[in-house]
Amino acid sequence: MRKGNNTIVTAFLLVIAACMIAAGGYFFGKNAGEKPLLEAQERLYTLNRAGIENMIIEDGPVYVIGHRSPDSDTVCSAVAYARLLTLLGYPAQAAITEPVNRETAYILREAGVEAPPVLEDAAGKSIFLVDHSEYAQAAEGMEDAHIVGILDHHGVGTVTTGHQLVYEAKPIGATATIVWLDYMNYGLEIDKATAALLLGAVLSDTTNLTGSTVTEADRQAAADLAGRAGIADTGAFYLGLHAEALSYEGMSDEEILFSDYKEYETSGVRYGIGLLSVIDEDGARAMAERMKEALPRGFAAKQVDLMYASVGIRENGLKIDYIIPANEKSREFFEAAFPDYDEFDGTSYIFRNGGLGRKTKFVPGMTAFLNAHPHE
Ligand SMILES: [Mn+2]
Repeated sequence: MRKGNNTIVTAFLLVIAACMIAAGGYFFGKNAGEKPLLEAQERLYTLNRAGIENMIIEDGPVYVIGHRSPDSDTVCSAVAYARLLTLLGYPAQAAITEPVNRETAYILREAGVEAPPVLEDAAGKSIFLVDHSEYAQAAEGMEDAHIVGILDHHGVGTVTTGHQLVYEAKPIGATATIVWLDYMNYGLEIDKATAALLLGAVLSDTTNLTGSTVTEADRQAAADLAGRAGIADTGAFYLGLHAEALSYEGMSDEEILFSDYKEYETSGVRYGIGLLSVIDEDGARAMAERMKEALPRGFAAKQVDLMYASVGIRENGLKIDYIIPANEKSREFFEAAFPDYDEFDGTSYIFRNGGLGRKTKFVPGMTAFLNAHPHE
């Protein structure tokens, strides 16, 4: 009897002990699995942060600034990256080269963020460039600025430094996506307003994730940022900002020409191209006629050798571009560099099969042509 009781008690205790060992093993096993993961992640954050700690800042603050004729990617990336640098303890401040366009104003409004101030002269200041690395596109005085970093998704431009700098470039849809990646790589929280800014920039630069430069990183950035920004319908958000971009209401023809305008320099030839978007081909032809009138005046106002306007439409997801040269010389260079146009209607060179994207086709084509035919 006594022995039997002991057996039952012993058996019972054994079961309890086994349960405790199993539970302990479970919890211990879980901790043992997670701890190294968390440690590895923290270690990566620390290492990534260490990777930029020798950024040579002369006189603070570091102005984080994008290109001239600022677009949404340039402005929103500057604001979000200045916040990132501030969170990491660097004295940073976002700036712009010129007042923001209507689309960017819409995104800033939706995010509840003020437009950054205009930096009149970059000379002598510590500068972190976003969305460009081309002096021709940079703020006034950039040749005499102290460049501490570049964050970009374009080709390598003319900016050079003798000293070390942060230089991060990726062939993806938006600079804003690189900013999003950096927040994760440095282990930083993206607040709601910053998420809305970056989302607007990604959608704008990738034409709602349909552009030819879009990657999985851009798609995941948009999904993650939409969640953080509390924007359930990104399609509606895109339509909202795109409607602002298409609305040239109250703007002069020259303001329209220069609303998304960039300059480049290759082999001593400086050329500029303004991008415009309209709804359909009737709109494109009408806008091309207006640009034909505005371009000679615009050309006279800038220090360039060649100038173009590119009027784009998107039909059934396919891009069509109307390229309008400013003068005879611009026309000759263009026709020599891009003989594969589909049609010339007397005003515009028309590219139907996917268009002539500025970053993907126009600039590479001009660069190759100008390098192969050095200007006398
Ligand atoms: Mn961009």
